[in-house]
Amino acid sequence: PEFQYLDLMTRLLENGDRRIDRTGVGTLATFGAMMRFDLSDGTFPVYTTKRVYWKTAVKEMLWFLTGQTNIRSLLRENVRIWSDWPLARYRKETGIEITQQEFEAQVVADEEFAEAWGDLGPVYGKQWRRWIDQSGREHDQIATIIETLRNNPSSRRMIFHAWNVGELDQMALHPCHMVYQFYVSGLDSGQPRLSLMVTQRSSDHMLGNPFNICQQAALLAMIAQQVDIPVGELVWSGGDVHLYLNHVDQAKEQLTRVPRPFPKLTLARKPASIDGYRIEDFVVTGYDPYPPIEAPVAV
Ligand code: THF
Repeated sequence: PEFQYLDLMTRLLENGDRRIDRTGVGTLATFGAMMRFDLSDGTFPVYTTKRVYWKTAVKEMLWFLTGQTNIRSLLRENVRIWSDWPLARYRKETGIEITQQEFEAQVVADEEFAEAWGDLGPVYGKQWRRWIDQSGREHDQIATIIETLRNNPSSRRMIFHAWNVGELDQMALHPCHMVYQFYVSGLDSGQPRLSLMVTQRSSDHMLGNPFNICQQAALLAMIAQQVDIPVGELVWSGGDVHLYLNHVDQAKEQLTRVPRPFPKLTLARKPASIDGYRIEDFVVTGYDPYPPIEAPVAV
C-alpha cells in the first residue's frame, strides 16, 4: 500500500521547511524524494487513506494526450480541477465578479468565450504532442516514444519533456510533472517490463500527488498496452515536495488511517492507437477507500 506516501507526509509535518511559496499560502517543504510502485501484478496505485477521484485524474491524463490546452474539453467531462487559474485571470482582467460555476457554464456554452478565457496557454498537451522547435517544426513526443519502444527498446533516450523554456511565460502554470522517461528491463532474458520514471519539480502532497501518481500509472498502462510490453515499475521523483499550511489538519487526519491494499487496473480493450482511449476503458477493481478529505487548492 501507500506507506511511502504517508511516510513522506509525516516527514513534511515533522521536519518540513516552513516557507512562503508563490501562492502566498505557505508550505512545509522538503527537497528531493522518491517513491517506487511495483505495478507488475496489475496494481493501480490509488491511495486508500482518503477517496481519490481517480477517474478525474485519468480524464486529465486523457486530456493531456489529446494535445488540448483549453479547459472547455475538461469541463465537458465534468473535470473542474483546472478552472481556478482561468477564473482568477478573468476576474483580474475584467473586474467582473463571477462565481466559478457561472464561469464554467459560460466556457461550456460559448465557444468564443472559451477561446478568449478558457485557454491555459502552451501547457502539457501542447508540449507533449506539438512541441515547436526553432525552425517551426512540430514534434509529437508521445508518438516518438511509442515508435522507439517498438524499434529500439534499449534506448536511453525515451523521454518526453514539458519544460519548453521559450514558452514558459505563456503558460498559466509552469509544468509540475516535467520529465517522463521510459525504460525496458529484462530484454536479454526475454521477459521485458516497461517502467516509467517521472521527474516532478513541484508536488502538492495533499491534492496533486494522489492524482499524479494514479494518472502516471494509467499512462504507463496505456503505453505498455500499445507496445505489447507488460508493465513494470512507476518511479516517481519529486523536487520541492510540499504540504500547504492549510492542509496540515487534513494530513494529520489522514495519518490516523491504516492503509488498505491498492486496487487493480485492467484495460477493457486495446484501442488502435494511443489516441483511442476513453475513460470507460479503465476498469478498476477492489478500491475500498476511507471517506474523502476536503482541502482547498492554492492558486
Ligand atoms: N496547484 C496546486 N496548488 N496544487 C495542485 O495539485 C496542482 N495541480 C494541478 C495544477 N496546479 C496545482 C491541478 N490539479 C485538485 C486536484 C488536482 C489539481 C487541482 C485540484 C483537487 O482539488 N482535488 C480534490 C477534489 C477533486 C474533485 O473535485 O474532483 C481532491 O480532493 O482530490 C497538480 O497537478
